[in-house]
This record gives sequence, C-alpha cells and structure tokens, in this order.
Amino acid sequence: MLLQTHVYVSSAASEVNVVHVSIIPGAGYNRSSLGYSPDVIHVVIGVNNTVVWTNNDNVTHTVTSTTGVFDSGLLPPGQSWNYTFTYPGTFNYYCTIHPWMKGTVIVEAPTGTTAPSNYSATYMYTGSLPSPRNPPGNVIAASVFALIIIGLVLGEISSKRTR
Ligand SMILES: [Cu+2]
Repeated sequence: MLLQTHVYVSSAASEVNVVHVSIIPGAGYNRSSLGYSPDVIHVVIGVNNTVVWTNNDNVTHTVTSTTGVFDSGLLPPGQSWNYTFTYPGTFNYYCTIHPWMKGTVIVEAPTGTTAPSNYSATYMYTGSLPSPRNPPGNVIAASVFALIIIGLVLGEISSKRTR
C-alpha cells in the first residue's frame, strides 16, 4: 500500500517576512562583543524563516554554522547574505575570521503543528512557504488520516496473528 501525504502550500510569498541581523561596526576588533545583533533570534517556518545578515562593519566577516548547515563564505563590508531555514532546531553560528563572534538562530515549526522527531527528513519546506495566516490544517488532517490507516493496518495484522 502506498501512503502519500501532500503538504499544501499557498502562494503567499509576499506575506513572508525576513529577519535582519546586523554585523555591527567594530565586530572585527571588539572581542567583548558577540558581533551579531541581535545575537539570538527566533524564527518560525513559513512566517519569517529567511534571515538576512548584513555586514555593517568595515572588515570582512562570515556567517558560519558550527555544525556545517550553512556558510556565507567571505562577506565583505556592506554586503548582505541570506539563508532560509527549512526545519526546526537551534543553529549556532560564528565568524571564522573572528571566532569570538557568535550568534544563534532558533527555528520553530509553524504554530498549531507538532514537529515529528524526523521532521527534517520528511517535512522539508522547500519552494514556496505556507501563509502565516493559514495554519496548515491539511497537514494535521493528513497526519490524522495517516494514523487511521496505520491503525487499520496494524489492526489487520494483529487479527491475522490471533487466527
Ligand atoms: Cu568576523
């Protein structure tokens, strides 16, 4: 039996907001500063999960994931770089040139949904993003449907075993 769930995505890209992080002036020499402002941000998938970093310092920096998830490469003064987060988690990053510079992006699932433990593998929100005004109720419906089917299949298996 083939079980296929479909994630409906509405075309509301214009409603999706980005989050801006500034690499602040002096970040390259002020070792008591984390360098990114704000240094901790929360984003929600489908609402504001694209983050734009802008280098407002006068030396080159990087935005580099500590776990290899993303890497801006060299970001010269005045340049911006963006990354869209597609699955929940806490993503720490730093500057490879000035390793005292540190930041964190906390990525949350859309409101009203619960991320399964294998969220990153099966619920990649690639392409267009769901509207923040329309919680993906059909995702919930698909999940409920899948659970019913699994229940039926398991019920059938156990009834065969008892014969
Ligand atoms: Cu730097």
